[in-house]
Amino acid sequence: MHHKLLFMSTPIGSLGSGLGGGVELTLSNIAKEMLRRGHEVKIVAPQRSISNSLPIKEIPGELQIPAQNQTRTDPIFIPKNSVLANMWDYARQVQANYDLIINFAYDWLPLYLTPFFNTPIAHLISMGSLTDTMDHIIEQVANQFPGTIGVHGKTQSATFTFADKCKCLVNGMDLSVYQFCSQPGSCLAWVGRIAPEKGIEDAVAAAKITGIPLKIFGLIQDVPYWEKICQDYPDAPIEYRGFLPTDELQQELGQCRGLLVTPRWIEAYPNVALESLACGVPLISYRRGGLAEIVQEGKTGFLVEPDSVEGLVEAIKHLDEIDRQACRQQAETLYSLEAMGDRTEEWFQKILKK
Ligand code: HBI
Repeated sequence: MHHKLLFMSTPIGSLGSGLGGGVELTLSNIAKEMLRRGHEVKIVAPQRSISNSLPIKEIPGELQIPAQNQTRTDPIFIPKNSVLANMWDYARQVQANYDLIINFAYDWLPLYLTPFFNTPIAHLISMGSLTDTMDHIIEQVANQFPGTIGVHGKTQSATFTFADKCKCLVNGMDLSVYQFCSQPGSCLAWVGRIAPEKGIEDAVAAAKITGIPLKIFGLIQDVPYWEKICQDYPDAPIEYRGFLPTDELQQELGQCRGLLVTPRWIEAYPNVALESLACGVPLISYRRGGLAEIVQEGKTGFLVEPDSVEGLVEAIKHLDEIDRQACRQQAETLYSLEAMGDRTEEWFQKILKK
């Protein structure tokens, strides 16, 4: 049974800008896999999105502010000429051409609009509980349209009072893009948007203490934050490698002995962790959010007391105990496009059956 699917991207950045973080990769991966399975897919995203052969409808308008920068009680901010509002006005106009709309935005408007649409809408909620308005509107849709709220992991859904109403999709990616590397160099790695919620200063501190060089990959989203870290740790053995396209990232990441993951907040299911495992690179991560479900303690990495730099330093000493093949194996078993495609397609079918 083939379906016509309309994918609504995140309004905080155009696809390929890196501003959308992991959800950009998640959307592209699911779109690629649904196309491979014979479904029709159209992606709606802010203008200047990079399509790399995916069918994209670009929408103009002002970007939405990132939800993680808001307080729990902030009201919803909708800018004049909001790209989010323009995207959903487009969806309203074309909805009759589609069997299912899949919303990838962590925003109030798409959830509020759900009952106004004739075409069913599946919401892939990409983060844990952040604001009261989002919690409230997600719960409302979860109650009114059972089974339409998808999340990535258990620790993420556990941040909501309605965890039992969330469908766990885990995550996945195109493993063929990631080469397994069995013989790494001497460096450690850190990958992600360079912003306060990502806690990169702890990884830099661990590099300074251990003297092991740290390669840093990702978009410098918060420049003052990054500059302060460089001032605070002038002699830390770090090298900023930039925001690399996936192919170059995996090439360099694979050469690393381990990936340090230092989230300050509940990361739902960080793609970087899956990418690292796919390259055979063990994870050293705070026991927080999706990482707590991803890391197989002592087998594919180590979980560390949150915010403990000493814990990172201690775990780094044990990196050589990890069999890098086991990391790749975990990715192939759980995070292949095939495995994610099965989970996602089953979610879509269930919604369409109703
Ligand atoms: N903030 N308002 C808003 N909308 C999003 O879709 C959004 C966000 N912050 C982060 C984000 N999406 C993604 O980077 C994560 O969900 C992965």
